Parts: sequence; C-alpha cells; structure tokens
Amino acid sequence: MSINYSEKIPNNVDLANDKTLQRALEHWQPRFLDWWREMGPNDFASADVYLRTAVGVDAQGWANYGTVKMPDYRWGIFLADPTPDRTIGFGDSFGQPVWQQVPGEFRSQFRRLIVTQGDTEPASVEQQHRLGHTCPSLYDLRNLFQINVEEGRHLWAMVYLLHAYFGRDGREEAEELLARHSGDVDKPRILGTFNEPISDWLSFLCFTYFTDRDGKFQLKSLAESSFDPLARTCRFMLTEEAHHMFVGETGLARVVKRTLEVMKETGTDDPEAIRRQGAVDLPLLQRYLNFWFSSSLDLFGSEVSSNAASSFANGIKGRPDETTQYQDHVCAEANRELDLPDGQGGLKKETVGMRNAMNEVLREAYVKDCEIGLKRWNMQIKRAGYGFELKLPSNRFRRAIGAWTNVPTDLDGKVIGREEFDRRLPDWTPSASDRTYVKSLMQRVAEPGRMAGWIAPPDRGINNLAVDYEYVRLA
Ligand code: BYC
Repeated sequence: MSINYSEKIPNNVDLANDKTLQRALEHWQPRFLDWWREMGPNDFASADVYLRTAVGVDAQGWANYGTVKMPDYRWGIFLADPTPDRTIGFGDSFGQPVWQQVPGEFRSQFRRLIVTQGDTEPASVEQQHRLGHTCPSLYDLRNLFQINVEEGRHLWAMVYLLHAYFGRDGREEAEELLARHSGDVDKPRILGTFNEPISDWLSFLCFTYFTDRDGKFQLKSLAESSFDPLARTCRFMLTEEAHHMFVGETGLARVVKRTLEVMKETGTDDPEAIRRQGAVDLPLLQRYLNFWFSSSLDLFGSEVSSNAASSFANGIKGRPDETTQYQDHVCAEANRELDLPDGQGGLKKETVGMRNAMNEVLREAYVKDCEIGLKRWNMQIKRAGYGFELKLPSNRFRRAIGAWTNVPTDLDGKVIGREEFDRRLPDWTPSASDRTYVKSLMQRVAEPGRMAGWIAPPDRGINNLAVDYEYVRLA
C-alpha cells in the first residue's frame, strides 16, 4: 500500500475516510511540532540534511533519500501490509483469528504497553538533544538526525494506535507523551534508561548498540501481538530500527579501530598514553559498555513477572520470532529454572512457570544478540595483535529492576559486600574523570570527509555516496 503524501499527515491507513480520527490527529500534530522545536535538535532547524523518508512500506518504498530540513520532515503513519488470514501465534487463544480491535478486557494492558513503548521514542530524542554540537563528522551528524526523525515517527506510530483504538483515554495518553521529559524531576520518562543523560557520542554509540537493541526485541515481541494494527505498526518500525543498531555497532567498531591505530603508532596500550593521543583507551570503552549494557538489561522488566505472564497468556505480547524460534506457543505447562539471589549473599534455584519467566526469556535472547558485536570488536583487537578482550558483564551486575535490584555483585555476578561494590564501581563504570576526558574529546568536526581523532572513518557512505559527501549542510 503506498503512502499518501498529499495529506497533512502522510499515511497508509486511509485517514481521509475517518474524519474524526483525522481531526484528532491533526489537533495533536502542532503539539508534536512544538515539542520537536523545543526538545528536538532545534539548533539545527535550518540545516539541510540528507535523510531517508519512507514513501511506501515495501522494500522499494521505505528507503527514499533526499535533502530535507528537519522541521519539514514528513512524519506520518505507516503500517506494514496485512498478512492475509493471520491467526494468533501464542497464548490461550492460539490459532484463532487475530483482532482488528482491542478486546475490552485487555484494553488497559494494551494501553500500558503502547504508552511505555511510545514514551521511549521522544525520550531518546530529548536525551540526544544537544549532541549535534559535538559531532565527530558530518556523516555521524546525519546519522544522529536520521535516528532522531525516525524516533519522532515511532512516536507517531504509537500515538496513532492510542487515538484510533483507545478513545478519550488514548488521546489523553498522547498528550502525556509530550508532557513527560527525559530526566525531568517531576515528570520523568517511564523507563530508567531513558532518563540517563546522553551528553557525549560514546554514550550515544553505546545507547544505539544496547538500548536500540532492546527496542528491536520489544518491537519484535509486539510484532507478534494478536492485536493486528499493533503488530503491523511494529513490523514497519523494525525496518527503521535496524539502521539505529547499525550506527551503534559500526560506530563502536570505528572507535576500536582508531584506538588500535593509536596503540600501534605509540607502541603502547597504556591508557594514559592513548589518552594523550586523544583516543578512547579500551578499558574506558569497557566501562561505557558495562554502564549501558546493565542499564539496558533493566528494560526487560523483572525475571519473574505476572505482567509478562498475562501479556503472553492473553496474546498481547509474544516472543521475538515466536513462530520460527519456538515449538510450544502456549507454554501453559512449561517451567523455567532461574538463578535468584537467596538474600544471604548466595544463589538459589527457583522453578517458575514459563509464562512468568518471559521477560527473562527475552533478556537471554537479547544478551546473545549483544554478544555478536563484541565478538567482532574482539576479532579486530586480536587481528591487530593485542590480547585485550571486551566482555559483557553478568546479568546480575548493577541491576535496578527485578530480583537482582540493589544486590551488590562484581562484573562476574559474584555477590560481594556493599562497601566493596561502592569502592570498586568507579573501576567498572565510567568514573567522573573518564567522563571529563570523554567530554574533552567532544569537539565538533564539520568539514565533509573529516573525522574526529577518536573515531575512524566509516567503510562506506550512506546510500552509495562517498564518505566525504556533505551529508549535512549547516546553515
Ligand atoms: N525502568 O513485571 P515488571 C525502544 C516497571 S526500547 C522503570 O517487572 P513488565 C527504543 C514496569 O513498567 C523498547 N520501570 O515488568 C530504544 C511495571 O510498572 P507498572 C521499549 C520499569 O511489566 C531506543 C513494574 O516495573 N518498549 O523502543 O513485565 C530508542 C513491574 O514490571 C522498568 C517496551 O518496553 C525499567 N527499566 O515489563 C528509542 C515495550 N522495567 O506498570 C526507542 C513495552 C519495568 O507496575 N513495555 N518497569 O507501573 C513492556 O513490554 C513492559 O512494560 C516492560 C516491563 C518490558 C518494560
């Protein structure tokens, strides 16, 4: 289905034939634009940016490139095409036809998940609000802005569902999505990670690697939903999400590459010597990975969760790739063993119903996916002839949600005393001096093709263009 761009709100949901919904969304649109002007990358409103805008939801349509000023970006409502005769893929109603409306009894559960998903999108734009000023290159600046406009569109995706299927409550929730703000003391964003500041590009690359990857897993789970409009919305969002993770994975690979060059040039891996050359020493990178990975693990919720169990049972939220990755789609009888803290500094094994352990099932799949990038970066390090290995910390380390909340452990997940944890934490996550150093690296490089000294150039440009193409023309 092609996207209608002749309307005020581009869409492929035949908005013109639902005047009430169209009016409601047109009423929300200026509020969104006000929010973008205030909380988005507003110092770059007049820059010309080489952006991708979807003109259709199929393979040909969604990657259409052109130069756009961000406030003129055509945010709209795009759903993947319906799958004919789609049936419910998991839970108690397995095999029955999917729903085109929200069943009354599941309304508040659906609303809660859609609001939580929606809340993360503008949150990330707010977190990245000022990053443009310290871009390491125009190529990177363009990628930041591409991500920002797409997160804005993902907000539209959730707001469409709220307006179209949740009546007055949905409209109120849509307003609230613009009223909460990342890091706001009175009205913070819902999930912890989305209130963490992202004030440097190393954090941004870790965020796009780890936190956008949570986005992938959550969207894949919602793409399995029995509520078909939600599933179709998330399927289309996933096509855009892939680029965000690409920015994280290749960005961190470029940081590693540059560091290895400096290690070769200087003939040492001494962090101080690497820093004197203006690169990111590998132990420093490891501390950033520890921080963003542990924060992002919390985004999967508690290991044992009755919310997760009922979302699965009711067909609201499945597992990523439910059809192809799992045999038992009902999980009414299955159990799962978990390692939980015993409250006395040790571990206990607990067997819980599989449905109650769904958050942990997702988290495990996520951790495996996170490991892929680390393997690649470690290969780079090994090929350069160094023994350093980047590692993901244990799932138990520095958790703020679930069974391991406030249980002090080391990076391997061994329970330790609170005093030792507090003392060693600055060796495990970025210390104040690490952050000051990283901040000192954040100097804007805005000449086409030039890169900041702490990051190597990318292997290729965007859409087959050269790396030195002027991806952003600053006004
Ligand atoms: N911080 O049973 P529990 C993305 C709350 S990222 C604060 O443990 P449940 C993106 C939870 O809300 C993907 N609070 O967990 C990436 C609940 O509160 P209420 C975002 C947290 O409910 C980059 C309570 O604790 N999408 O797209 O099974 C850039 C007990 O909940 C946290 C989604 O998350 C936390 N970390 O699962 C841009 C999908 N974790 O309701 C975008 C929708 C839990 O009792 N959300 N809580 O007040 C969900 O599926 C679920 O809400 C969660 C939690 C997986 C988040």
